[in-house]
This record gives sequence, C-alpha cells and structure tokens, in this order.
Amino acid sequence: MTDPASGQIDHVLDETRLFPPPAEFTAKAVISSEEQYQELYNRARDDRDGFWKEQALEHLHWFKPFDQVCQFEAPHAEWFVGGETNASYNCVDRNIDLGRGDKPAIIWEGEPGDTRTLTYNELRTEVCKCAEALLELGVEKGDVVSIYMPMTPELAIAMLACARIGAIHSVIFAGFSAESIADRNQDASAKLIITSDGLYRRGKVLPLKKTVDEALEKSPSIQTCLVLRRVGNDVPMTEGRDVWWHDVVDKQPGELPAVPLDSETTLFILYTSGSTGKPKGIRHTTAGYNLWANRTFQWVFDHRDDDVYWCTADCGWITGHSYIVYGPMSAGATCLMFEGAPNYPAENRFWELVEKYKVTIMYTAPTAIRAFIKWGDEHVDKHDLSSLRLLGSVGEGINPEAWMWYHEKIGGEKCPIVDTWWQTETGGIMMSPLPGITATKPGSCTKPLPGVIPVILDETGHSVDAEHGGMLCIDPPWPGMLRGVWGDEERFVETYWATVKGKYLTGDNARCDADGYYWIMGRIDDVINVSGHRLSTIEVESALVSHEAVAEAAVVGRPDDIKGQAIAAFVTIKDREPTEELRQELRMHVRKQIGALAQPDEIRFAAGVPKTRSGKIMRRLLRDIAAGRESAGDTSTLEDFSVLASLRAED
Ligand code: 6R9
Repeated sequence: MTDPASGQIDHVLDETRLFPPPAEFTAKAVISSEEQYQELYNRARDDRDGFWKEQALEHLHWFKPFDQVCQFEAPHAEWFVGGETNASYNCVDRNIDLGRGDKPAIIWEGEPGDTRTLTYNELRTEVCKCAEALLELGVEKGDVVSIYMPMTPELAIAMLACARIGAIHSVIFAGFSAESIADRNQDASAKLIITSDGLYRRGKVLPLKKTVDEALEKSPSIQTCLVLRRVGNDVPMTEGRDVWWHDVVDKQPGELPAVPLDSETTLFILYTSGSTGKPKGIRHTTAGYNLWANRTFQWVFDHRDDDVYWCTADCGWITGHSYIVYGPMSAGATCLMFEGAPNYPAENRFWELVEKYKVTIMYTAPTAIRAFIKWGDEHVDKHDLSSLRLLGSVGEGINPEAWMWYHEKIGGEKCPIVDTWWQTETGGIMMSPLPGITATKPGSCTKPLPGVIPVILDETGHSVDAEHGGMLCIDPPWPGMLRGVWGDEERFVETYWATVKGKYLTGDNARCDADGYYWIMGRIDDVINVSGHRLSTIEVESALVSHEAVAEAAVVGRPDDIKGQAIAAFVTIKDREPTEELRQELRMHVRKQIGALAQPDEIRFAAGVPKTRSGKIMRRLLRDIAAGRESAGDTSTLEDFSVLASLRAED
C-alpha cells in the first residue's frame, strides 16, 4: 500500500493496446521519424534560444526583428523581446504574400444549412473593414473588446480585426448569461462589445442582443455595442450606444494595414473558471502565443496544403482561439467552421459535414464522442468518411473504449488519433502523439512536444516513483505560456507558481509509464482516497465505460467513516434498463477490471451528468450531491441546470 502521506497516486487500470502509425501516413508526414522528433526535442531543450529564434523567423512575419529570444524571471516571461509583429498579419496577409490569396481560409456552414466560403484575400478585406469600423467607433490600441457572438465567420473576423489594431479581444462563449457577461466586461473594463441579434440553437432563436442589453446595465465601461444581423429577429437599438455591423462595417474601404506591435502586446484575454471564486482572465501576448499555436498545429495535425481541417470547438474556448483561428490560419489552412449542434436536425449532422466537405482532419472532444456512441452507429454508417486521415481529441481524458470507437467507427482503423493535452493557460498543445511516428495507447496523451518539459511531483515537491501519479508541473518557460491573470498578479502567482518553486503547476495529476508515455489522471482536487489508496477518477470511469451498457460515467469520492472516502459513480446507460441487477453487474465489472479497491460503493443511474458549457464533467458538483450537500462555489459554467435538479431528485 502507498503511504497516504506521500501524495502519490496509485495507478490501477492497465491499458496495453498499442497502435503504431500506418506506414502510408508516416511516409508523407511532416515529422516522419523518431530521430527527427528527438532532434527537435533535444534542440528545444538544450539550445532553447537558438531553436525558437529559427522557428520564429521562419514561421512569423516580423516588421522589426527581435533583439533577444527569451527573458525569463520566474514567473514572468517575455519572448522575442524588441521585435514587432502582428497576429492578424500572420494569419491573413502573410498567406497572401506566400501566394495563398485564392485559397479558402474559412468554409462555413450555418445551423440552417446556409454556407459561405472566404478565401484568404476575401478574409483580408473583411478583417480590414471590421478593423476600420472599430477605429471609427473609437477603439484604440490596448482597449478591451468583448465578443459575444455565434459561430459565424464574423466571430473570427472580429478577433482578427482586434489583433490588427492592437485591441485586446475577450471572447465570451455565446451560451453565458447576462450576469457572466457583465462580470467579464467589468473585470476587463471592456470598452466595446460585439454581438448579434440572435443565435440559432437546435432550430430555435436565442436572443443574444437581449442578453447583452441586460448585461450592459451592469457594464459601465462599455460605450458601444456593435450588432451583427444573423437571424433577423426584432431587437431594440439604444440610440448613441448600439450600431449595426452592416451600417458601420460594410461601408469601410477594407484596406487598413496591420499595425506593427511589440511582441509582448496583449493579444487577448480569455476567462476560465476556477473551481471556486470568479473566473480568471488568462492573458496571452502576440508573438509567443502565435508562434506556439502555429508550430503545435503543424506538428500535431501534420498539416498539408490540401487538407480540409475541422475543429468542432467554439471560438469561445481556447481550443477555438488556438486551433480555429491563430494556429491554422497562420499556417494557411482551410478551416471548416460550423455554427450548429451535432444532433440537429439529426444525430448524423457531423458525419454529413465530413462527407460533404471531404474533411481530412477532425478535432473534437470526448464528450461529443461519448454522445455519438450513445446515439448509435447507424448515424455514422450512413456516411462516407473515407476523406478523413487524422483524428484529434481535446478537453478531457478520453476513456479507452471511447478511443476505440473513434478509431474504428470514425477513423476506419486507418487514422491516427492525437489525444492532445493542454490548457487555456498553456496557449496551445503541450503533450500529444505526433501522428506520423507515435505508436498510440488509448487514453494516453503520450509525449511532450518540443519545448515542453513535464515533471511529476508529490505534494512535498519531490519526484514520484515510477508508475505512480502525482502533480503534473511544467518547467518554464515556453513561448505560449500565459503571461498573467488580468488585473490580478496575486492570483497568477498563487494559482500557478506558489506550490512548487520555479515550476508551473497545471492543476492536473498525471503518471508517466515505463515507455515515457504520460497519462493524465484528472484534476488534483478530484483524487479519491479510499483506505489510504489515492485513486484517479478517470481510471474508475474508464473501467465503467468499458462495460457495453455504459455510455458515460462520472466518479467521485464521498465521505465514509471507515474508508475515509467511498466511491460514488454516476452512470448514463444505453440499451439497457436501470435495474439492481445491472448495478451489481457494473460493480463486479469494475472489480474485475481494476480490483476490489476501486469497486464503487454506490452507483446512481443518471440521464446525464453535469458538465461545463465546454463539455467537461463537473465532478465538484457531483461530490456535493454524493455527500448530500448543497453546492458551494461557482456554478456559472454549468451547462444544464435541469441535470442537477434531476440528480438531486434521485437522492
Ligand atoms: C484545451 C482545454 C484544461 C483542462 C486540463 C485537463 C483537461 C484537456 C485533456 C485533458 C486529459 C486531455 N484536459 N485536454 N485531460 N486529456 N487530452 O481543454 O483547455 O478548457 O483550459 O481545460 O482540461 O484537466 O487541465 P481548458
């Protein structure tokens, strides 16, 4: 038994399947041999400045070259000191300079099925017009612009327009409440907000402008509200404050050159929820972030000029920032952008899109994959998915059985899967397979990318023993790392840098296996301590999900007088009745897979589990429910309150 005081986590679930990359994939891959990876990795570690200097000069446009590659005084990093670049230039103009002006940058499909394609030339004109309009409306370099919009091309255009003039965007996911918008506007002292009249969601119109109007009653810093007409519903416009996009943007000449900006100019802030307290505005800057998004995109997605790349995230999350806008566009990719939901008008919508646009690379989240499994294979079987060559996953750990389904049903057993681990704070992907070389293991994010040095420590700051889990930290700096928490230096230091001196604390637990592969074990707060054994929630969940009747599982600890904590599992089932017999069967199944130690003491059948709006299971709320407590802390990111209500009713 592990000494409970050591802070190590027991690893209990063994996954031994191994999937080498297909030879045809390797033959054409950007990184095609282990030696090539080793060389990049070692160079980034041993000659950090030389490596990143080369990368920056080759992959970004510089109005003025930098004098120094990196200046780091923990926890503050500056990259490409003294240089001047512009992320909007890198994502738009640079592609035109390189001869990609007529290449589609965005292929867009709206929820009702309307479509639009914008080439890089067309994108440039639209971005310039929007930037010109922002200037006309009084936005200046350094001002914060809130963006609360549906997934239309204008959302990406608005982000790039801010970047063009050195304004800081703060994108707020269009599912958030008026209260959450007001909090973010206030915290950032935003000057202008961009929104739309409404938003299509599963055939209904959500009144975005109305929500913004409510938020603006509590957002004294906002002077102007720029409104895109998307759905054509009636919206009241406040004289002197509200202006239509088509009135101020469309009339502009569309020629504004990108402003040269210092490398460390703030590019954006993006709010991310803490488990308690108000959301933190994570701050990223221009050059380092843009380069990190660009390099990681190229390495991980093996991007080639003829790819049709689809990231299903919303631009309201970091995944949309880095892997819809700044990474792929600075690499000249053709990006599919989709406004709607995966199950509207029917559960085959995603697969219909893959077939229609001949998508070659698809990047989505485990929560979506588990939903597809639950909805049934018939929705997938109807479509020709043979254009796909690479699949990605992000946002949560992917349970091995969901991984296998993705591999077999979607990838036709021929597409490598890149399980990418990273965070809003890291700016871009930190650990992931490289699809041409990494033999994958279902459930492992495999190895660090060049420039990333992970360390796993116990609570006393010492390295954990092999095969045990502990706190995942990163040796700083890397170009894409967060530069701060907006307006709250103390929280920045306290949250990320105070626990282990000199290391960035990710807040996740992980283990590294004998092959040097990393396995994320969930958030530090989610560990369950059963009779002195510290277990990771994901391992128990994955054991449950490997049972054919289980679609999704969320596991938490609840107080227990004898064992310290008992294991409570919330389980969503498919094709079976929720009987006592099934409950027993599931307990035995976990016992067989992992051992008696991890057998759930309690299994509750649930129609759904509470998730954040970005699809992550909120175990914190489930812990409260399992313990019979009222939940404390921030619930503003909860997606569907009715799920919570129905779980409470189960008590
Ligand atoms: C990109 C993004 C970050 C947290 C992170 C971790 C979880 C993300 C994961 C993963 C296991 C993966 N997470 N990717 N866990 N495997 N491949 O999701 O950013 O919204 O800031 O969340 O998400 O717990 O710490 P963000």
